[in-house]
Amino acid sequence: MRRSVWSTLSFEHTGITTFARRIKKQNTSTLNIINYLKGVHYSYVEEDLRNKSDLLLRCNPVHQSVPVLIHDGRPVCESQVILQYIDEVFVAGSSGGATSSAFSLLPADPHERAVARFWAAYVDDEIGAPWEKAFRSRTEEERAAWMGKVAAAVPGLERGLRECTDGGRKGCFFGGAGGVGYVDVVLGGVAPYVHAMEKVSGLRLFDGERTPLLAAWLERFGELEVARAVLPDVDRVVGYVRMIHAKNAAMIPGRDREPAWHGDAWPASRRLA
Ligand SMILES: N[C@@H](CCC(=O)N[C@@H](CS)C(=O)NCC(=O)O)C(=O)O
Repeated sequence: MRRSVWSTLSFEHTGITTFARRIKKQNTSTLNIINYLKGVHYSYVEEDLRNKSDLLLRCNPVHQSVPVLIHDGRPVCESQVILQYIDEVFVAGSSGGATSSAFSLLPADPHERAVARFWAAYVDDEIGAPWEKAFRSRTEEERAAWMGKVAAAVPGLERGLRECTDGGRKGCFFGGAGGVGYVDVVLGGVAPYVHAMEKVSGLRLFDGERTPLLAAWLERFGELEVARAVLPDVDRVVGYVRMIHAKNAAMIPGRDREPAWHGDAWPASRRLA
């Protein structure tokens, strides 16, 4: 990367948020997926969501959420918007002037780009959103109901992967032709959680029989250098998820704040460094 000063804001201690994971992290064990793939260097600032900084409130006054990317002094908000921004700026010859990468995660063909954006939105809306509700749930029943919605959306994603890869003939990633693409990066942040859920509750979301392409995707994605470099160890995610579940179960409505998850700290010894 040339001349640009980057900083991403994320919240304190977590290191495993799926949103932030798509764009962070430098100088730590959790190098982010897209920046890793594109070789972009940046500085990273953590944010305590229980005590939001003026910088975060100034940069993202609408949602007041992380991640935020600051590039050349200008903020870019929302993880998928940030991914697209990075993809556009850090392509050789682009007007951004950066030349760290000669490839784009999004296809050149406008219709294929639209298809990729559709499935990336599907991951966030149909899988990520109910999964977040599950994290925030106080009871097993509530959590199971939300996870049921996540599971119900998985066959739709299998269909998307089938279409994007021509039934697996083009490779195993949404990027097609064996290459990692935009949807893979978006879904990649979820991968450790898919493994973790199996350990926590026995729920196998990407199942070899019901969703064979996604099961193959999960395996092949986990074998990638970028996944090994960026994604957290599954056992750590399992520990974190169990801790959040226990804290939420112990909450008393009306007395306690929002259920745990956002802004909730990893125990210091488990913090991803
Ligand atoms: N749609 C947003 C969602 C980001 C999001 O939910 N961020 C959480 C942390 S993972 C957050 O900052 N929440 C604000 C809060 O908890 O007050 C994105 O993709 O960037």
